Amino acid sequence: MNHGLQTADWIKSAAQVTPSERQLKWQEMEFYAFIHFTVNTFTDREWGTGEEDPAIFNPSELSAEQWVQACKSAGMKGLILTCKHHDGFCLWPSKATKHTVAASPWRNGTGDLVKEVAEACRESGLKFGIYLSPWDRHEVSYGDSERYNEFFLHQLRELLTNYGDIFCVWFDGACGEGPNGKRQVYDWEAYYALIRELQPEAVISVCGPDVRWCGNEAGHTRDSEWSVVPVHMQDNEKIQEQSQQVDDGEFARRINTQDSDLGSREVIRDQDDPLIWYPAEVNTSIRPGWFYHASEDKQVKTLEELLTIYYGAVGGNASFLLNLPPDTRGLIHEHDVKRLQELGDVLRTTFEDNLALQALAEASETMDEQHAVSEMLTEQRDTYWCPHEGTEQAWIEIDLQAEKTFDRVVLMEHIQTGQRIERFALEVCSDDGAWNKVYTGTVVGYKRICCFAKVTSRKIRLTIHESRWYPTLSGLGIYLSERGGTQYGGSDV
Ligand code: FUL
Repeated sequence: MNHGLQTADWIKSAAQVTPSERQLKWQEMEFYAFIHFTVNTFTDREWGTGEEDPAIFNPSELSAEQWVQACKSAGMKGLILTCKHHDGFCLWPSKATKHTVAASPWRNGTGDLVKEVAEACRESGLKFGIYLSPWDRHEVSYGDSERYNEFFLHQLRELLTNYGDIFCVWFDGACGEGPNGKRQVYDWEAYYALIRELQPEAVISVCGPDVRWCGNEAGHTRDSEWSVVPVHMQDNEKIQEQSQQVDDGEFARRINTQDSDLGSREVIRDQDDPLIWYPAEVNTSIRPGWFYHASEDKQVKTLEELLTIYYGAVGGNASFLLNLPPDTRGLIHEHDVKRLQELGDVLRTTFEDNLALQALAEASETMDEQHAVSEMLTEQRDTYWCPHEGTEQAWIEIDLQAEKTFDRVVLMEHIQTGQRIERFALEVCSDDGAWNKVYTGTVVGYKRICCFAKVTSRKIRLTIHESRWYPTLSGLGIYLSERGGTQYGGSDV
């Protein structure tokens, strides 16, 4: 072992880029909901014009508790509400404009949907987040940059002060004004400063420094999703350029594959840009549209489709933001509710019994007693195994103490110390003592869920073929799913 002497400095510094406390807390949420609801729900549109009459906003049976229960049934940990979409209509009685729920017949103009949702979340233990569209097609000051920035800050302040803890502020990059549209110069720095001042624990996502948009709305995650990427990935102008520009329904189905590698050695080797911790979020809708359309009632994503996205995202070092559009009653439609329950049931049964908890493990090398390989088999996430500094390759052998059948292995790096694993393989031992490869993968990061065909074996071996400086593992879980299925990311062999 070379104990660090050969490790290039640039790899060593890439290995030491780490998440902030708020990024870490967010990453641990894994799976949470988007709720798109506004005047568009009643006009059957995706992008409102800004000229909608608030009188049309009148859900007949709205229940934030029903939304929250649906999220919980799927195993989600939070909810982000479109407090204001591009049409400018506010779901809370903002004092900055008259274009709000206060001008609608809903709850006789006394309603505050942001409050109802924030409270329902809090009561049931979900975290609450806000989406506030910078692009506003109703507000007259939009385009008069300084005035609109004041207006926007006013709205942000209302949302950040009146509704308790906010885990996320989600800024969209979309703008379809076109060449004849108004040019608004957003004062991002002022928005960020206000968020840090009023809700220091909230992550700022997409057009923001904390959470990176995966780059598509189709639910696709890269095979190797690095959380350590060059700083230029944070460039809001580029994010805006790649965001939706026209309301054509096509965008949400497109996958941009040109940028499939953001952080490998090859990519970062020639970078002058500093590296930052900028982890990915995968956002998509349970239906074709972001808002509810009765015509899409039969197009709710199948359980298989949702599992594929889930395994790709949560199982591929990203988080999963799944949109659920309430209907004109103000309820999540029965079809969607059923699907969410099914998804939650599958995930709960798959991951309830960790066969590794009774196992013994041995590693090729261990840094010291504190980082013994047994630390990786507990469900404690702040303890971890690692070899000596500079050891980039290692193996771990798990003895399940008896033959067991399984088809899922969950690996977790101790990301508080960085993201390091670049290539690995899993093998199981057959009766004649031969090792057979069942899975090969690249990055691990916060979590990699390896899915492969069901095998029965007493022993399993993880080989880390490439890593940066030295790898860490804070979790290794072994499970048997009822449904099987191997088509989810990585490669089973
Ligand atoms: C896009 C928007 O234009 C869509 O309407 C939706 O809000 C999606 C999450 O982001 O850019």
